[in-house]
Amino acid sequence: MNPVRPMDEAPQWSNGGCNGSWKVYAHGVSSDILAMMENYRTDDDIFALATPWGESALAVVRTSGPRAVEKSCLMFSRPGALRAVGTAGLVHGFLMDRLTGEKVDEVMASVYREGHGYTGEEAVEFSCHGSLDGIKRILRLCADTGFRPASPGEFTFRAFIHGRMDLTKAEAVQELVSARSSRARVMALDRLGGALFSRIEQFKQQVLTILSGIEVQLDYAEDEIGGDTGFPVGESIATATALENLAASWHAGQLYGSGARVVLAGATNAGKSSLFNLLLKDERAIVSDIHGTTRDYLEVEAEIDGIPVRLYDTAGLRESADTIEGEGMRRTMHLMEQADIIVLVKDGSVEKQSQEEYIHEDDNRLIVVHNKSDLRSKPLELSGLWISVKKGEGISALVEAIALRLRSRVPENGDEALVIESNRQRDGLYAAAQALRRAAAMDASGVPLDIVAAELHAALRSLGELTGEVTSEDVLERIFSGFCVGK
Ligand SMILES: Nc1nc2c(ncn2[C@@H]2O[C@H](COP(=O)(O)OP(=O)(O)OP(=O)(O)O)[C@@H](O)[C@H]2O)c(=O)[nH]1
Ligand SMILES: [Mg+2]
Repeated sequence: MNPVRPMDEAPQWSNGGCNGSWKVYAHGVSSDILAMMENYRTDDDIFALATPWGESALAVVRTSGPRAVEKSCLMFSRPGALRAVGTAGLVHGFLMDRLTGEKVDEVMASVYREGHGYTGEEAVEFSCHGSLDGIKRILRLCADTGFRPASPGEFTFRAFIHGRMDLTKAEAVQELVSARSSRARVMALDRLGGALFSRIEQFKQQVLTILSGIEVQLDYAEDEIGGDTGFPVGESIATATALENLAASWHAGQLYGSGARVVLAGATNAGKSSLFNLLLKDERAIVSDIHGTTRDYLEVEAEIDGIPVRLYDTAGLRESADTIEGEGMRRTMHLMEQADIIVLVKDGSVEKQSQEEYIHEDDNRLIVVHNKSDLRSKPLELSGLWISVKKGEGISALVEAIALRLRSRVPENGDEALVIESNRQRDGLYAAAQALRRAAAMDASGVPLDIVAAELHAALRSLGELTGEVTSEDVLERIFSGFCVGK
């Protein structure tokens, strides 16, 4: 297979003829990766349905590999037009069953020559009609033509090994696909565009500058070196702080990416289900004036002020001998334990309520609301928000309070504008920061410079692992959705 052109400055690296004829261009992909991928071949052609399995107007079947165009020609009504595409282009035609001569579907084929598509390999993507039977036939046609079904994550994996993207971008692909809010999508797009990669490269440069200053001192006698000597403590600590700030952005990434659990809980008949419906602008939950109407919880995906939330309506809390109601309350308690925010709904029209024994009012996840303010001419002097679901009063203040409480849990991260979402990235950034702080502490206690330098190498390694310059089988498996490299 002829290698593709990777990112401009990336070094070319080949496998020296090991297993098949594939080459890896990477940001220094090490021979360790090659060794662990000894069973992985890139000289075969893969295919997969790129859109969800289900009826739709259109679907996309994707192929990739060194002979993707040639193989596609075998099942396409206009092979000449496919072959004639230069770097990339669209060709209209029919997918054909060669054995029967039957037309399988009318399609648009997007052709990418080597180095011009997502994986960096030759690729053909067929936009076809989204009937389940049609899709099945096209997938069978691909298999019969000699394509191999791709594993989940395999297209992105190939893009990585061909130097089309580093690991931060590969992770961003998944984060973008699963983004649950527009903010998470924009953040993932930023990372996919290379913002995180560049930031990590910047950090690497900073560590390298510190390291090269030390290595000069190790190589030459003090009187041979002009200028400053010693360990640059200030620079190391500043770089460690910047790394920690970026790592801390993970909390914001989690909030906008994975979202939060908001549980509506409280006594029976307080108006939880009514509030649930109002927040959703949908009559999802049954509302009635009978105590104990909601027996089991309901959950829905919603967005509160740009934050994706899973909102729960729960069974009301009260003394009850009813077994089913008891089970409903047990579930409510369980949800409350796992909640990020508990909105404790009280019936503001009654003085004494029964849920107090179930809820610790000093729980910092709690937002107390007194509902049915319309039934009181003058609200009682009680802490908490007063709302009327019936009249829609106080609801925007409640939504603001939920959003504010969720945001207040995100720690400050200096003036860092980038946001990360992956645990792996967070841990790698912290590991690099800790190595820098250890180096500074060692220098302060008179540890020889060569040992201090080892910590800087450790910081560089942690940063290299983030982009995939140095990596392990475990990391690759995790990032590429369980796609087993070399197995
Ligand atoms: N006046 C008034 N009535 C309300 C208000 N909110 C809810 N209600 C009424 O209170 C009763 C109970 O409402 P629900 O939403 O079913 O209460 P719940 O907390 O879900 O009750 P359970 O499911 O039994 O735990 C219904 O008759 C609602 O119409 C309000 O703001 N003002
Ligand atoms: Mg209810």
